[in-house]
Amino acid sequence: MSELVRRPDDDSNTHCTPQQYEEMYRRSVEEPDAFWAEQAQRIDWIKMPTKIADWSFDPVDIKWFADGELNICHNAVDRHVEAGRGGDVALIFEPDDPAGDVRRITYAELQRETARMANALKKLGVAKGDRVTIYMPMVPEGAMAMLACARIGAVHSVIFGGFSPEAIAGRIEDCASDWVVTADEGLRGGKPIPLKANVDAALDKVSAKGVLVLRHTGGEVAMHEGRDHWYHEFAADLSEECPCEPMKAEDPLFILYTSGSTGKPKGVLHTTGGYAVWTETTFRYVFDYRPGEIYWCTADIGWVTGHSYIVYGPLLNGATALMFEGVPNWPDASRFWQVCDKHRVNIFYTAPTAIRALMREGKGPVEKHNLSTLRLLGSVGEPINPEAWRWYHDTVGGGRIPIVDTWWQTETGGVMITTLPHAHDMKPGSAGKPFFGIRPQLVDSEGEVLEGASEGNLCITHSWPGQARTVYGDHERFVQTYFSTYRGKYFTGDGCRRDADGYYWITGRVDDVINVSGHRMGTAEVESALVLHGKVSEAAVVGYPHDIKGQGIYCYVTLNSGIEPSAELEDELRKWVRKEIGPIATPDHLHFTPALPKTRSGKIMRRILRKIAENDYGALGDTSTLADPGVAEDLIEGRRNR
Ligand code: 6R9
Repeated sequence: MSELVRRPDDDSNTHCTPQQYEEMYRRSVEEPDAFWAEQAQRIDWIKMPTKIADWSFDPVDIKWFADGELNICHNAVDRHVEAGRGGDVALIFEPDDPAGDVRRITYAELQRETARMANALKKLGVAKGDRVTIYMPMVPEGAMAMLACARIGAVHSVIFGGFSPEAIAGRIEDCASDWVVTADEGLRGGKPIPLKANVDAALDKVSAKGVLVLRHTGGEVAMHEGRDHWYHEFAADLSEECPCEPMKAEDPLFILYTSGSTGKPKGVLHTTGGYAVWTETTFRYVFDYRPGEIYWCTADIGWVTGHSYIVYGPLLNGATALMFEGVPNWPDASRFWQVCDKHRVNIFYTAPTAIRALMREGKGPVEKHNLSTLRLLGSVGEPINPEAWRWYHDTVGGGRIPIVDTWWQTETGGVMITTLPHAHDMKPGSAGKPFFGIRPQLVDSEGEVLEGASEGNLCITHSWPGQARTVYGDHERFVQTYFSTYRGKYFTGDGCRRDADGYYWITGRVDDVINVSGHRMGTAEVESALVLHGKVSEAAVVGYPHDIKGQGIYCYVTLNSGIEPSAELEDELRKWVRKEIGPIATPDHLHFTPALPKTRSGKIMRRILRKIAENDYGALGDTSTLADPGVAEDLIEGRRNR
């Protein structure tokens, strides 16, 4: 039996009571056009849309608000200034160093700085529709760069600062991006991250016409004559006014690369109108945001959570969002709580992996700080185990405030399944109920629809405004990846259980994607990186349960003949993967083996590899199809000795 945690008693301020949820959800699925036309009223349209939903999942063609025109930067910034709220704080910047300078950027300042940056992009030669790569630390200029692109109709492609030069080069090439916005260095936990040097290394492989460099740490960097420009010099004389380009609702807004079960990362494409309505609406209801509140999402702008719930969702709502450059455990394990206390944070949104890591440190670091302003907690990125949920609720939330466990994906643009803080009771470990307009469906492996309490693969049967429209440059891959497993349905790649109360419990990925500290990693990507190494013959990568990270990366590696396994080689391969992909892909285990378990037709039996990595030898299942059953025994022996 799962536990039920009661929602806070009546709150007259809430955007959504239980009755309102029922009524709005019903309307959102029965009359989607009327419902979404109404939600879209909170956006300033240059041309009000008359068409609302216009989509098909077979063939795949998704449009929302298609004849509308708007500019999302105007909506996120300018209109708040025009409404007399220019003095309200849009972004609070808390630097890596607790003793460093806090910045408070008002909406008026954000408008001026974003316009200036937009003019800088124009001066570089960026035009509407061009792709701009953003590789920035967690500083306000990162958000400004995104908004500046949106302002002039350029398409941003943000790359997380933890990715390697190789990964940057691949992404720049994939979307043919001629421009890069970066900084000299980032700072995390007191350590510099060589952002500009990484861009330089990437641009040894692919070309770019121009690079804007923000001076952030003052660290030394090389500047390439004619290509690289210091932002403060290049933009010094530029105007703080720049008109917002009118965009069609279906014009591209951004590309964000994400890992899948096969091949290289996909450039998921989001468009303007639907994404604006979706992030505005989900932020408003999920976080139940009230004017004047301080909202903090600890994600990085390099991930979708940063796009939707640091930049677009909060700013579209005129909220005050905190941007934190640092890490949870530096200078010590109380950093998050110290920041909550210092800035009187009301809404705090983080990932289970951070909660688990901080939970290990006990109550002490939390109790050192006054967290009485907190009103709502959120979780995102992976399933939260009930134990971590409890700790978050009781120790961080003092047992008095709700948690929203928000299930969603890069491809969904915003939150899909969650409880709403004043509309639903919570069940620790369950994401909860579908958001407005979302129609989840569970299907078995044959595609049979499962009704009532059941467990299966999670699909969504009807489009929603924030849905990704395609994979950049490869619509066929979009169709194949998401709509071909179950024809006519969007397949999420997640397994899920629905209980008798209609609550959804995400059980994790059912494909070859693993979730490491809330970051998606394709096992195929790590395998490709390993086999690029001259000494590696073959590699098979699987996830295994990890106390802090959720899942760890377990690599089985066979070496070329004549090469002997060694601790040095292990170290070398670890560094190699970090170089090829980035630190987030660092293998936890490298298991050298003379052979991989294969079927007679040569297919690697991943099921067996997963079980062995999980230390679950009793349940290997049928090994009779193995070409050489001895391989599995050797692997078990090897695992036991680790
Ligand atoms: C927003 C984001 C998506 C995958 C998704 C699922 C997992 C995210 C979750 C969750 C259980 C939650 N996931 N939130 N699983 N409960 N609240 O994380 O996007 O990086 O694309 O990852 O993350 O497996 O399919 P993304």
